[in-house]
Amino acid sequence: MKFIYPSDNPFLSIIIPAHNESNRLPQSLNSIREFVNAQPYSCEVIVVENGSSDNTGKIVRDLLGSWPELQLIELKASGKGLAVREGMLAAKGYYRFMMDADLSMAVEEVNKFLPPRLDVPVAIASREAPGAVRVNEPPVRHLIGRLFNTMVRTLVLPGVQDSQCGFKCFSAAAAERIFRLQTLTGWSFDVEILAIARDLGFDLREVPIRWTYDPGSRVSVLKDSLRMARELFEIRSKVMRGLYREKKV
Ligand SMILES: Nc1nc2c(ncn2[C@@H]2O[C@H](COP(=O)(O)OP(=O)(O)O)[C@@H](O)[C@H]2O)c(=O)[nH]1
Ligand SMILES: [Mg+2]
Repeated sequence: MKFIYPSDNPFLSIIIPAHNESNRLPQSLNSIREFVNAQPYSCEVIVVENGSSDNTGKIVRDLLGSWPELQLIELKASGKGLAVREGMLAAKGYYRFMMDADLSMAVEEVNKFLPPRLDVPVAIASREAPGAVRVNEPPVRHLIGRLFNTMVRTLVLPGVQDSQCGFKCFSAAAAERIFRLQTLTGWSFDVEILAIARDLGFDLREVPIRWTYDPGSRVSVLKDSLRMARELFEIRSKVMRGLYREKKV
């Protein structure tokens, strides 16, 4: 089956934020390359790196010559949110998929987010939707995640069971509008982009996935939780004041 789209843009862009990922990235890029080569559609892969102290950038640079669809963006300032925003806005695909370097969701699940199986502007991987499976997650981490989600649903995103999973797919039209309005550059950017999506009237769909906990997480519960809680209130306040809508493009 071939999808017919009216220009040379790739059908899919995969955007991978990567910070000190020299251990996890090579294997993940291998799996992604094998997967995209087997698909009937065209795909670009964009790794966005900022401030790594290991050789994450070099690993990608070394692959560029043999993989024309691979790109590397290197940024000065830090933050996963910033990396994803820059990648989403640099991407050219009709669908733009952000994907964590640890592939805690197998890349093979990508097609569940795309036509012909699904055609919505914003489809987010969910570890909570009916049919989802969580593998090896330590109970304490799960509990902290659920507490955060309770705050997210209460303050900003009623009905969204899992805003934090690192796998999310946007149509080009949705990505261009949503990511331009994003202001947060750290871990809570997921909540902000979904709040913006809702504010702009985009349909949000949670897609159940099989998710395997990877012990190499860079989120520090102690250090990052307070900031994330504070930013939730900041997002809520911006939604209430209509700030995302005022800047509507
Ligand atoms: N570019 C970039 N990527 C980051 C940064 N912080 C985290 N990431 C990436 O975000 C993704 C998710 O990080 P991870 O530590 O697996 O978090 P968790 O699975 O949510 O606990 C990985 O691909 C990280 O490399 C950052 O400051 N810059
Ligand atoms: Mg992870």
